[in-house]
Amino acid sequence: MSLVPILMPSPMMPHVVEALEGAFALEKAWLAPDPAAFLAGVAPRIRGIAAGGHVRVDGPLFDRLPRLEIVSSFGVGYDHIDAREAGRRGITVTNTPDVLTDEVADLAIGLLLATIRHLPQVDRYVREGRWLEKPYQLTPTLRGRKVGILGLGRIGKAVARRLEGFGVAISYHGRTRQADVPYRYHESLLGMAEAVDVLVSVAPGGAETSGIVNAAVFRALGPTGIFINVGRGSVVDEPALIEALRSETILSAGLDVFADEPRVPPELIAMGHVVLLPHVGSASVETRRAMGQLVVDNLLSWFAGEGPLTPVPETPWPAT
Ligand code: A2R
Repeated sequence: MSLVPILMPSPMMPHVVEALEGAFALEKAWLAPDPAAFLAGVAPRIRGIAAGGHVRVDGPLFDRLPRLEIVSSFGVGYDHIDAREAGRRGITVTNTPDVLTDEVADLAIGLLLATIRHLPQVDRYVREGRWLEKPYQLTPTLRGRKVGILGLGRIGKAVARRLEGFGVAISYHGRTRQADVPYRYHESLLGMAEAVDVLVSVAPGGAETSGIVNAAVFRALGPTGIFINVGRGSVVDEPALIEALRSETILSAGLDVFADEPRVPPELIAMGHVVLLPHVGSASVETRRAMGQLVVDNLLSWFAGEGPLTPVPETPWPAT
């Protein structure tokens, strides 16, 4: 029996490649000297995609893959995939939720504390021998703060649970009020920004959230305000964030995600009062391994006729 052809447009972790090579005919497009010609050759046969990185998977690609059944994507965010269009065409999309929730929530707390208590700056201070001259300046505090979470989903809730241990007031904004959470709901993001002095964004990317954290939100957050982003860079109007930091409209920011990764605006790099991370929310050996395994397991399950393990809401299973 011939193996099912699976397209891998961009490189993925070695254990994912190995596992898929053992079970499928894996077509590694990125290794081809001419990827476009390569794709044209294999396209009529492809029945699944293993999608890593941020390669766009959308209508024009679907048009070229007449036998495509499933897109198994690495990561919980899938704004680089047109899942609605996939749904319309009967193509299933899967992501890797849950296995990274705690890891990203841990990182969000670390980033919040690093930003408020200047952890990268004080580390540099010691290394530069400046402690010998005088103690480091006093920092702002998390004590007494009100934290607003934009996107109280799986990760947002895990962040909130951790924050409960820090004794801070917690509220949230999303499109819908959730009945069974003990946190205050704000119908509008602007209203929440007015009420809090830390805004943590864990909302997904995509057209609906594009630029919703904007200049007005930063003005509402105010001069003691701290903005933490572990969701998607596209959720923020980045020039407005830069201006808010430059003009001290807000106090500081801790950012793990950016609008045009891995390019970080030089204005942010030049600022000493922001903490910048290279999108490492889920980036531990164990968690990235589990995410990769889920990419593999979704494909194995699908082609064993058992349906997807973690379909995205736009392509529910069983199909409705
Ligand atoms: O809006 P709701 O009530 O469905 O809440 C979801 C919220 N959300 C939004 N909030 C405000 N405006 C929107 N247009 C909007 N769209 C969605 O984001 C929900 O509470 C949250 C997403 O939660 P989950 O789907 O459980 O995702 P998870 O696993 O927490 O990951 C969140 C994001 C990923 O999409 C990646 O971009 C990133 O974290 O790694």
